[in-house]
Amino acid sequence: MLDTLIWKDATEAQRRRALARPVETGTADAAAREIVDAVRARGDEAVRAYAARLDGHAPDDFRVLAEALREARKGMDPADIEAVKAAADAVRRFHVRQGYSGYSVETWPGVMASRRATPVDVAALYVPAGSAPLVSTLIMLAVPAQLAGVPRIVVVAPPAGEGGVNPALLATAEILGIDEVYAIGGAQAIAALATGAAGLPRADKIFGPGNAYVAAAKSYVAGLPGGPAIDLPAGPSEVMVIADDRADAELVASDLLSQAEHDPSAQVVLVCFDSATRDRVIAATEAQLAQLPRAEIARAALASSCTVICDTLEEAAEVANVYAPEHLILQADAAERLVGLVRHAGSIFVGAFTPEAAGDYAAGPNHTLPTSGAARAYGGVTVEAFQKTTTILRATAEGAAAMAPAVERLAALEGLEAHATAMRLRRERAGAQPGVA
Ligand code: HSO
Ligand code: ZN
Repeated sequence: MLDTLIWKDATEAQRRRALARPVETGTADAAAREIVDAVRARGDEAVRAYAARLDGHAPDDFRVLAEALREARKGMDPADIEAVKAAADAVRRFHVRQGYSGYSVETWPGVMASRRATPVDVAALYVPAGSAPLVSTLIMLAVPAQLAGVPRIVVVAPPAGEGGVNPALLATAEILGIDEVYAIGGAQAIAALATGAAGLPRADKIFGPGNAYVAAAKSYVAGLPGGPAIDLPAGPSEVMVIADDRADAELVASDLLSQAEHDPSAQVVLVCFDSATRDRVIAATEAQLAQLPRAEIARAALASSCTVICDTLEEAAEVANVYAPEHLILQADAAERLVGLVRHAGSIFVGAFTPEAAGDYAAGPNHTLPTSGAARAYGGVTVEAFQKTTTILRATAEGAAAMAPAVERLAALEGLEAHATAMRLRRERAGAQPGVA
């Protein structure tokens, strides 16, 4: 945050460097591949060996017992149960409007073209539970999966405590009506899901954030022939805050820190319009850091973060569009104008009363969002992400005759005789002349 770039004076290379994400070392990639390849070659035994070595937990059955789920819910503070339900309800209210719709169009006289949406059979939700058990991530993934109608939703989470999973996660699964939870994390969990090993089902699509090993394993299995699909390419979480000179520095600081406390490699970028605003925000950040339990993590993240000073709103929007942040917080009088100018961001939070923290937990939109600039081409997780579409064609004799002239011409143009024949035979059966619809 101390590194400051004056946008209009900076060269292209300086801008790129200032907004660069941390470089991946590649060690996670190599380790994740080794684990996945071992599981592909040796199956259950390799899953257990890695789980024993990396998680210290390799039972005969990784599945959490139904009894443990019920107990966890019983043990949860009723106020926490209410909070989980309230958050899930808001996420449901937002996501219920999503989902592919089916439709039918008569594209030629006698040709009905339809689209039908169906859910994936098996969706796996990876829920991180390392330094913080992400109850909210389970909500954000489970609710759209359920709205999509996924028949088998399985949750995997790193083991915790007595051979189970963090009780808050188990209680949340139980509240949401999910009963298939496995106590396994890391690349070995992804490998088991990709191949259907060690009692885990083979997943059609794997969702959820995780550490560098999990992210590397997800990308690797997704690239294997017949491998599962994945939700998003994942990197460390990030936030950009655009603050004008009237922004409340204490609020801005709290937003920067709520991202920074996630991970030492989390990214935080402050965009403002003068150095006085930057200095106020830095002072407020220091004051809050002094009270923060996770100050060490936050400080590490802030060390690699920066401030960009702009002259105009258009410049600030350009910075956002170049960086394509996972989260963009607007604390400026002209926030609404900025909303219109920014094209690339995972989620935008408008005005002083809309912290990212609200969106992380209970506002409604999904918090599983594109990082590392992927917001240029991706959005966050949706109900559609748990579905796929099938198109269905139904042609009558009249329809075949209508399409035939174009189809036969194009088949000839491509030199694909069998294609031309397949269409010609239908046209002839329909009693139509060549080239005439
Ligand atoms: N900001 C995180 C999501 C999260 N925050 C979970 C708190 N819990 C990544 O977008
Ligand atoms: Zn967060």
